[in-house]
Amino acid sequence: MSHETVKGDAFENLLREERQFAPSPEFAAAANVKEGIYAEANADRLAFWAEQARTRLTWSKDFTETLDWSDPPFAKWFVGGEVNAAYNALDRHVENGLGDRVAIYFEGEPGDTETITYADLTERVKRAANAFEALGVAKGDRVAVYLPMIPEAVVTMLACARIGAVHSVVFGGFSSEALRSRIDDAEAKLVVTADGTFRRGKPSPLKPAVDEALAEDGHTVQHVLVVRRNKQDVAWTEGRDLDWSEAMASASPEHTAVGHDSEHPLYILYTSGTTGKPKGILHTTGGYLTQCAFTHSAVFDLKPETDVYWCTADIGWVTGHSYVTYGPLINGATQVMYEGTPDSPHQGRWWEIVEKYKVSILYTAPTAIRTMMKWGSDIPAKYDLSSIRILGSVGEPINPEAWMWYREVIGAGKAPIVDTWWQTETGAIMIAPLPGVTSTKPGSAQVPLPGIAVDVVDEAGAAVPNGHGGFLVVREPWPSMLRTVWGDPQRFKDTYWSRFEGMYFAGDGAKKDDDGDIWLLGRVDDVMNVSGHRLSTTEIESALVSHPWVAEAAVVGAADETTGQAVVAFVILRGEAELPSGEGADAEIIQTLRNHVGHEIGPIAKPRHILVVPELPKTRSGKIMRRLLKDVAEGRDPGDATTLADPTVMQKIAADLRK
Ligand code: 6R9
Repeated sequence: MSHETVKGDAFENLLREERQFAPSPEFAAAANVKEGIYAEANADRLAFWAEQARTRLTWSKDFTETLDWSDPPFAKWFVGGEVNAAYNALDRHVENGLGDRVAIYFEGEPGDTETITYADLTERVKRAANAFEALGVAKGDRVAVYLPMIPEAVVTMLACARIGAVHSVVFGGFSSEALRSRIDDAEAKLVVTADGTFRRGKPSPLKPAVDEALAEDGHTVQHVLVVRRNKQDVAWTEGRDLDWSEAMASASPEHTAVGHDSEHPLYILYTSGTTGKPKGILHTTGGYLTQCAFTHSAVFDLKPETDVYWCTADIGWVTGHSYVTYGPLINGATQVMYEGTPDSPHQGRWWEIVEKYKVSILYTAPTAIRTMMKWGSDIPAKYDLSSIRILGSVGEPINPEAWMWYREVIGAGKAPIVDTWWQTETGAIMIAPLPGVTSTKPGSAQVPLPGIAVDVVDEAGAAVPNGHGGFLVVREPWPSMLRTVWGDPQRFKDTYWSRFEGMYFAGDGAKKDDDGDIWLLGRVDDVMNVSGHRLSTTEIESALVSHPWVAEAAVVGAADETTGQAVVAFVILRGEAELPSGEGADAEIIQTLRNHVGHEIGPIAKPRHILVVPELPKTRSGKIMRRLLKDVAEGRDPGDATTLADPTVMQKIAADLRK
């Protein structure tokens, strides 16, 4: 584990950031949560969460115990309670007379639109629930979801939740290989996909990847349900493949939701860890929904009657689960869902959408903000963004420049920015300012939410004093915490609960400033963060060495102005490999290897640069010194290499790169 991130000079500069922005008195007065909430939660943490669970959700059976922590780190929240996620997100709003409220304004990439009310969405989910059951999907079965950002993604997730099936959403940018390994790990019975989507004005396929994933026997999939989105011709396996519209048309629009146990599995979501194999993070029902609903209301100050909320995250990531599907719908929000990229057909597309739907709460990632900043302030300036009143950030640390730009250019210098720290594993937001309470600081996620026990500790697990850095931990179980790693409870314990006794180790470095506010400093393990997406160095290394030309590979995340980090790979080629030769051979090798990574994992994992090197720097115990490679990748002099087994390696690499 490297600690350099904890001490970096860049962060010393960061911590000199002294600007602070207090909420306006009007904003503070009208805010959903007030200062007193911290004291209330501190007085009795479990009572606080029990109250949130009971007021934010409708339980079909009340729980008898708030937390069972008798077998740590395996937590049970709201024990004995029964609750249905889909009922809470849909039916109860309709029963409360809100059926005509818009749930989703869908904006397709080609410009087609759809306005879906809570009544419409409820009916669609009921039909889908019946259709899934008709295909033999029962409570506890797993359903793989490989869909673009279209309403059917939300419908599918909620239909699964309704019948107690466990969804496993696989990001549409992942390859067929990645999809297959996730299908196999979860033993999915059904795959829900689409013919494809649209990207920059052109159809972009999805179903062929499903076909490729299922080409080899030995999988558990019985049916593939296909949404016709881009209407391109796709291969069809009779008996296995079914048309979504036909299945929905023949399904009944009536379906009664029954409560599921509070600890019933809701979904699995795979995320990159420090080893090659992605981890299936398991979330369950009652606690997860409670924290999603609470945080979505408190952190974004949601006023469901008047706000138009837009979270730009794809459904394939945890942000899309908690803050597109579950949090907003449970809270009865009206939200925008957009299928495409921010620059198609022009770089003002997002701001056009904000203007069109009068978006008042925007939740996005620093990488997007930096990209927009690069495109220029004159682009958003062309649109009326006056509806915006809250801005959210998630996925990676936001640098103060981007934060200020976001506030000034998008938020007209007055919308509070909530920088939200959390993870796939935490399920919901853990650290964030409360917009009506906290004086925000550009670049800091600042304070743990009420009822959340986050701390920064040193190597020995002792809390660091203000002004010092260390490792981010969570000291007490929280409602939306992951319950285990699917099929691998030992890995759950080893990865998160073994580094510090009795504490959850997040894998992030952090620092407390003089006020005790928390500044996130990036990962301290071998996980990279590229455009807010988690990628494992090991996973990409395994993909590279699976190519017959590659003998060895080392991957590092190099600092990048726009994407946070960029993937840089160092490879040693096999002496005996039949490599391309002649003019253009080097470029061909590199292109082939980049494509190979794209094929094995997905386009987002393709290295920005691949450097062919004669050797890799290793310690005497055989560990690759990624720190030195990072120096090279970031254009610095690697300096001291004396701990290497062969101290001349770095010179050889440098000489090779100069060639
Ligand atoms: C929600 C999500 C989790 C990792 C996390 C951290 C980084 C997320 C952040 C942030 C600084 C923030 N991260 N939010 N770093 N400030 N506001 O992104 O989940 O994809 O699992 O990534 O992302 O390094 O450990 P996930």
